[in-house]
Amino acid sequence: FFPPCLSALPKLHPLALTTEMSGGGGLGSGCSYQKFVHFALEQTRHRSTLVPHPSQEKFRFIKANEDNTVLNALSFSTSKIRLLRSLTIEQKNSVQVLDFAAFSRPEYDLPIFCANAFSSPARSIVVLDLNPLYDTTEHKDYREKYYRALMPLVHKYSELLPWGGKITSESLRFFSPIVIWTVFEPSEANHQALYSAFVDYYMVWLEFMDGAVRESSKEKIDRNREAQHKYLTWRAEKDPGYPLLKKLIGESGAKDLVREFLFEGVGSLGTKSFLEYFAEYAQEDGTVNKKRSMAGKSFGTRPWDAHGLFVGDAVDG
Ligand code: BLA
Repeated sequence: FFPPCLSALPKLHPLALTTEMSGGGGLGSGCSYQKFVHFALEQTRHRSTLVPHPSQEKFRFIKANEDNTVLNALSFSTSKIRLLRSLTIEQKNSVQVLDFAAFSRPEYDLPIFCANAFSSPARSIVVLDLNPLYDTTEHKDYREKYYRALMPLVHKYSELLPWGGKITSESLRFFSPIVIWTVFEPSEANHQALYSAFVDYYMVWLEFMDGAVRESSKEKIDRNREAQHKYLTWRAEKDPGYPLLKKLIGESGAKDLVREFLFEGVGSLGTKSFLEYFAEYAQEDGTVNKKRSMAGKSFGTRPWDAHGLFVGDAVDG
């Protein structure tokens, strides 16, 4: 027996159907991002020992300055994972946010697990991906290693969670050929489809983690570290969630959360600055341009073919 919102969906991941639905508000009754986090932590615990990350101490009990808003921050490490962290924001019958990510230690070239969802009563904005450490168009070996076998996942979810419309070329370069970038009306069925996709993508990531072999070449480890640092530097500067965080916990609280929790490592994994990585954002006075997109190009449809080859045609705007 499946609840009605589940029986309508084909071929969802079996693990997505076993977990009881709990929580509430904003996403259709009986749905919450909390269960995404529980699932991922439980599955990770089956395979490795989770050790609390030092950042947990400071952020575990972080409070919003609005009574109706609950923040939940958790972070861990394992022998292969440098940082596994999760932030959820729940406002009664209003905004719900999930920001879940896993960063491997630099001895591994694992993709970065990235699940971001912002849901208001009007719509949910979602990015679910195994963000590549190396650009998959330039680095064919990386594409082959991690994404080639996963392309059926794109097909599986292309109807339930279709391309979310124009996405900037700046964001796209951090995405993989299997990215789920979608915008939908919050409903129980859509939420359940997203949960199933989250389960599928996280299980795949855990498989990669299990199979990952420690790199011993210092050069390659340094390269992995810098690639992760570049990613952290981008997200710590340009995260679309920043204005909401600032509203909820104030400017200095939001800055700390971004640099010491969500994208921890931005201050320690490397020394290059945002402008050294992304020079196109430099303004004459030496400050960083606040815009998210400098190129002003975007992709209105999925720019990869069924084999994961880039076939995109950027349009203006
Ligand atoms: C919007 N969030 C977006 C958009 C994307 C993302 C692509 C659409 C707007 C755009 O094209 O920029 C997410 N972008 C990402 C991710 C990457 C990226 C994950 O480049 C990774 C490389 N979103 C969150 C969190 C909050 C949040 C934690 O993940 C709030 C705390 C909010 N996201 C949020 C809001 C919008 C948004 C409010 C709509 C407003 C806007 O576009 O500025």
